[in-house]
Amino acid sequence: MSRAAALKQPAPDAPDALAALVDTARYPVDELDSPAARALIAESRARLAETGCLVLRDFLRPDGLDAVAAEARTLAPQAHHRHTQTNPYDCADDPALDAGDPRRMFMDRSNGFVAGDLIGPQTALRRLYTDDGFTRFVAACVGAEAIHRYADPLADLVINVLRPGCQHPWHFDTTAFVVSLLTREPEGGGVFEYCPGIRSPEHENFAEVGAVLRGESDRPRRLVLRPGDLQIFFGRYSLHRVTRVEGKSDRHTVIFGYAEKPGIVGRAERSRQLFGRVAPVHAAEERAALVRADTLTD
Ligand SMILES: O=C(O)CCC(=O)C(=O)O
Ligand SMILES: [Fe+2]
Repeated sequence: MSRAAALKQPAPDAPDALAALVDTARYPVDELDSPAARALIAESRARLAETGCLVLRDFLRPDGLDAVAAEARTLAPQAHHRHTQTNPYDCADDPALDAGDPRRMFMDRSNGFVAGDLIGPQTALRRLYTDDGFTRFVAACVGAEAIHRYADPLADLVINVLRPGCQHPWHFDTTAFVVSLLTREPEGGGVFEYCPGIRSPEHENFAEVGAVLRGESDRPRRLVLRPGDLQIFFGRYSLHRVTRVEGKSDRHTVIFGYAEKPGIVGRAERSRQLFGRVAPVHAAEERAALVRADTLTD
């Protein structure tokens, strides 16, 4: 029996589901009140406060990584791929702006996503995502009282697939933080680069952002991620990208989705862009919006 097959033994709600996947000796996420876990959380928060980027190397046990990487590889052919031209803000061109303004600089974006409803309840990936201890650990690292897994059946847990020749160009995230796990590294390229705190709520810093896009800034930091590394990244103020994938193999990243409130579902339009389809909950939301498209009191 392969190591990946051996991992299928614990039931999804088994108390040791987390310990079967995560290197809990190094990362005691199953005992958050222990002194070791408190120290890990304090260190993680300090790192995030300093650079907005936290990497927990070899977060998964070798057999845990084998299991999730195999699942991602099996599902990757079902990714929905989309190729667009985008600026860092994902907004429309504005010819009134100066030609050097980053809002006028469009880059090739070629990204694929496997939707969460294809990642079944028995998979190691979903066992990790639905583990309350893991969710509490992420909340503690980002300094939130509580966070909630997305209620969106497609966008809750996704696999990002970058095929050879594809890239995720310079951008800011629309959410405060992203939690991701690299499960397959490409032969070349596919490197995560970021510019910590290049903008703030008070200052867009378009000049510096433009310089980064033109390759004229020494701000970008390169982060070499290895399969099994868990990353927590604050992408709202830090410009970042994944460089073009080179060679013959894909780059696979699992993205764990969280919100500040329970019951959060993404917009139907966004779901179509990412996955090429919507779930019944999105269709219901669209119908409700149509019904409400009047000026009457609710
Ligand atoms: O795949 C990565 O490492 C980063 C992805 C990213 O920036 C995003 O999903 O917004
Ligand atoms: Fe991002």
